[in-house]
Amino acid sequence: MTNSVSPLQAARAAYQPKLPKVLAESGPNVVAAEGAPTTSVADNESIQRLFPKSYGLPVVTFQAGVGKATQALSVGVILSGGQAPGGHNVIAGLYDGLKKISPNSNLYGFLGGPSGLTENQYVKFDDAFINAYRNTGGFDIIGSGRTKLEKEEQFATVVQNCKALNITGLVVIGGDDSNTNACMLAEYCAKNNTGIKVIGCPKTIDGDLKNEWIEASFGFDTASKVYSELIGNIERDANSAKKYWHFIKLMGRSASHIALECALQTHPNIALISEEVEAKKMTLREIVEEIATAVKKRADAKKDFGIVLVPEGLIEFIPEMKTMIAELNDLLADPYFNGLNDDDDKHQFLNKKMGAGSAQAFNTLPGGIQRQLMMDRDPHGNVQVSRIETEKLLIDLVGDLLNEWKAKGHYKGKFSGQNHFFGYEGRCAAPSNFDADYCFSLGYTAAALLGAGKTGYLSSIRNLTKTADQWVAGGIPLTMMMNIERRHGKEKAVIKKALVELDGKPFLAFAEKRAAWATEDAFLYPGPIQYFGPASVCDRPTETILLERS
Ligand code: FBP
Repeated sequence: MTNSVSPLQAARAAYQPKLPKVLAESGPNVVAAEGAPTTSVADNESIQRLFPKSYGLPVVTFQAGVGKATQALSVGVILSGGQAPGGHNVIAGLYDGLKKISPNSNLYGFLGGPSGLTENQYVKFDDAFINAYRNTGGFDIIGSGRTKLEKEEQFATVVQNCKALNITGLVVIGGDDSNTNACMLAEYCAKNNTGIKVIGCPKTIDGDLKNEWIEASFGFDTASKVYSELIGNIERDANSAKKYWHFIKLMGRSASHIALECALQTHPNIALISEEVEAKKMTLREIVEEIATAVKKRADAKKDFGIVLVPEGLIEFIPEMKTMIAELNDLLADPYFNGLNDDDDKHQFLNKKMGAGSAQAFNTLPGGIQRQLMMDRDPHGNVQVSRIETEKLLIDLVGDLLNEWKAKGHYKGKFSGQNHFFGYEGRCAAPSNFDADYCFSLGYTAAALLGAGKTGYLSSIRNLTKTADQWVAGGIPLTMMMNIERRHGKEKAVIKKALVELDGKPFLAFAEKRAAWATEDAFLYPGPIQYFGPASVCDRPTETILLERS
């Protein structure tokens, strides 16, 4: 294999990620101080019934001193779900932590996500292997996947495959769905006395795996900075050419954290926040009117250009669409629907089975969007919102409404829309210093948790707005974050997603400024991520975490 790397990659390979002081000074064999027993965020009784072995575990905080990790450990790791910058550093941190516990420790990487565990596809890491991936973006070290591990037979196969390699610890690097599965696996392993411990690491660019204890999911920092750089570039182009309205859809399957963070970094004219749309019960028509009104106001001031940020998950938060999609999700799981090949037959079936309101909402959408909504769900039952072209839908509807207004003499401007979708551009970017340090620390902490004999925990690094030496490492029980939600037409125990809070500081900071941003040209151009240079530029975390935690 030729090993060609770019000059930046070569320089970046030498970067030594920073660790919390307790781990940097004492290594991973530290004292695991335990707090009081915990409860789940909601539905306590149901969660306790489903997870009798893992429910109520205490929060763990690592403190200086000597812990009980004395023996070499054999551990398996998977990357699960969508790519997020920093995944390679989680594995590097885990590897270094395990080798520090004992040079005879082994780390196995299961290939292609959770399916690697059931299909027994793995590699064994060594120094050269790991060194080639330090501080790089991507998940290509072992690949990722979205296979859902939730059945007892799957768990039994996982245990069998792990036992064959003497693996006693598994680390699942994933988002809310993958860590829900990690919790189920931990429970299964404990219930069946397998001796296998399971630890999760909070990954997702979407930023929605967070709570009081998990301050951020990794990848959010880098991805939102990449998108913000691109948005800033487009703002500058718009402000130069003065002839286009750019509608930019931003990843984030459900929560609008990325759209909000990018808005705070770039000051666009309009940023839609799905959670607000839902809270205000806005219809699609009202959203379109709101955008068109802003376009008209700017046109009145001779500004026929602007920037609109659209969160990827918007459509599911518009109440009429949300109800329709929920009904659609159940109907798409119907074997009869799945037996139909013809689009017209599918349509007829849906129209017959959907409630009147949902059928009406569905039929107001253009055929292309209807087809996108009928596409397969992901293995976790989610609509694949990255494939729904909401940004184009909005351009069309805003254009139509402005034409109506023009005909009535209410609007005299020129509206020309350009659509963009930023998602895949940021998911494998070279991790920012923040993500490089955070991820390495998460992996190292996962090794420390396994060394301390813990299972059913999410690796946690807190105090993230401070310098890395002041970060606090530990573990948060996975059951603590769980509640019951409806998925695939059934009630399920899942980790609760963190949506944008409308009374939270990031949203309030945005809400205070947005009226001015709509009319003025207050664009901010953040520029590309910097890896070398002053800490004030290179190590600055996101605006979201600064506002939430400072
Ligand atoms: P995770 O929740 O698995 O981290 O993935 C997030 C995400 O990037 C979403 O923002 C996006 O909607 C989705 O993955 C895209 O999925 P895919 O990679 O399957 O196209």
